[in-house]
Order: sequence, then structure tokens, then C-alpha cells
Amino acid sequence: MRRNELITIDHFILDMQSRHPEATGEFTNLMYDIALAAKVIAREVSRAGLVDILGLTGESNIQGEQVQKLDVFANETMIRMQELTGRVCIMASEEEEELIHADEKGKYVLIFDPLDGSSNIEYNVSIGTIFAIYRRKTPKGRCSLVDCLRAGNELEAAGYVVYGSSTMLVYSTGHGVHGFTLDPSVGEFLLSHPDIKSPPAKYYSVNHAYLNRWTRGLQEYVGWLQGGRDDSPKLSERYIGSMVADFHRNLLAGGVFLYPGDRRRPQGKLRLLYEAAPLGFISEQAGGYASNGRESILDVQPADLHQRVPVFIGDRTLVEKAEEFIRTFDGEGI
Ligand code: AFP
Repeated sequence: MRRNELITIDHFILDMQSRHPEATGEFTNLMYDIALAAKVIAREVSRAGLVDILGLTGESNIQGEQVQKLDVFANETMIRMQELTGRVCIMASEEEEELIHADEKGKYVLIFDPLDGSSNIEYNVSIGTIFAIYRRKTPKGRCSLVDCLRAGNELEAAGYVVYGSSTMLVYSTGHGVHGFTLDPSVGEFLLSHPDIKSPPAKYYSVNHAYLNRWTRGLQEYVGWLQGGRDDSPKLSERYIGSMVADFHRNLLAGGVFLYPGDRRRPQGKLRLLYEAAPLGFISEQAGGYASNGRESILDVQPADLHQRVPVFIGDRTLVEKAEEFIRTFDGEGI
């Protein structure tokens, strides 16, 4: 990027496409559609705090339109932006029990969490959208569950949008990680963070409220992160409670995010297909690593659309260290 050059996400994606002469442009257009959906959702997120002031909490708003909850709105926006384009054959959303069939000629499979961290919405805390793109597996005709139950190492692309102090879209097609910041005055995502590589870790992020339910290995590991041993990294803690926001901060500032399994929930809370695999893909592209505590999250083959998985993600050395602690104390309870 030349100094002071403004590169919109559309130009950037098109430039990437021109490096692949075999590309038909369909993927490029799919990315445009996602960026457009992100802008629409960002607009609603930025107005969310006005809902009470403007008295829109009833059945309809001042234009007589039905007022929707933000997570429902985000889900419908993602679906509407894709279902008629002919680019996507099937979709799966964290908000939907069932698969969403689109165009049976579509080449791509889109999996998304429309509004991650939704319990933070009403407190004006950062939230996000996560997306994963696979190529269809079924050669032709209607796509089905087998097209969606894919390991992260088959991903064609993944990304997320964080609605924070500004809105940022970050994505990777397996050639580095690139971040774009929305300039609301012109309505464009501008390249602000080309080729992101995570710096050495400063932070760890975990919900300490569950400490008493953790295994011994996990307790020892977190103690180590904090500075319990001579070789400890002595990190500071940051935890927002929106995975996208926690992940994003650690990606840029350096750190590790954990949502482990515990006695009550052995598989943790986070979903493999909607959260862990796409962010794992991004993390690895930025020089990090994502694990379920035993193996790479990208190697986990999903058996169920809404399957949960323990997550350790971010700085490679620190995630590998988590695996080491878990192995060392394997079988030891609390
Ligand atoms: P919500 O969408 O219910 O707010 O959950 C968000 C989330 O799935 C993820 O974004 C957070 O990292 C995690 O849950 C926070 O969970 P805890 O409240 O148990 O720490």
C-alpha cells in the first residue's frame, strides 16, 4: 500500500481476484455481499441505543415498521443478502435450528453467527458477526448437511465484523489476514490493517467465574499465564464476553483467549462451525493457533451443526502450552 492511498474493500478484493486468472468473480461478489450486509447491520447497531429514547420498543417504529431485536435483524440481513444471488447453495446460521437452502446452482456454502455476544447489546459493548465460506461438496443439485459439516481446514475463507468504537471487517482467504475500517461518512470499508500478524502476547482472556469448575490442568495453566512460575509470561487479563471483540483485541495487541470445557459443560459453550473454526482459521493466518486443548480446532470434524468445542486461541506458544498443561494433568480432577 502506498502512503495515504485509500483502498476500499471492493478494490482490494478485486485486486486479489485479478491474481487468480481462473477466478470467475463469484467469490468476489460473495465477499461484496457480506461487506454490504455488515454495513447494514453496523447501521442498526449504531442506532440500538436510540431505541428507548425514540420510543421504538413497542410493536412498530415511527415509520410504522416492525421493530426487531438486533440479533434477529442481523440474521435476516445475512440471509436476505445471500439467498437470491445465485452464489450460495446453502447456509447455516447460529440463530437457526435448520439449514437454509438458497440456489442449488450456487458454488459456495456460507456459515455464520449473525450477532455474536448478543447479551452485550443493551449495554453498548462491542459485538460482532462471524462468517465462514466453504466450497460446496455435493457436485450438483440441492446441497445438504454434508456440505456444511466440514472441518476448518477445508475453509475457503473466513472473517468477522466487530461493531466497536468503529466497525471493522477482518477476513482471510488463506493469504494473510486483512482488516478494513468502516468510514461512516462515505459508507466504505477502507483498508486499515493490511497483512495482520499478531505481536507477542500481552493479554489472556477467560471467564474466571468458572474457576472452581476447571480441571487441575486448566487451573495450573491459568496460574502460569498470570505469573505463577519463573517461566511465566505474566500477562494482564482482559475479558469482554463477546468472543469477536476479545479475539480481535488479542489478534492486534497479542494474547490468548480461552473458553475451555469444565465440569458442568465439558465441551464449553462456543460453537465449532460458527465461532471456533472461522476464528481459528484467521488466527493461524496471523501466525497464531487454535486448539480444543488436544488438537488443532481446524482438524475437528463436526458431527452436528451446532456442536460445541473447548477453545484455546491466539498466540501459538501459549496455546501449545495449554495443550501441554492439559496433557500433563490429564485425568486429574480438581
Ligand atoms: P452471547 O451471544 O449469549 O452474549 O454469548 C457470547 C458468547 O458466545 C461469546 O461471544 C463469548 O465469548 C461467550 O459467549 C461469553 O460467555 P460467558 O458469559 O460464559 O463468559
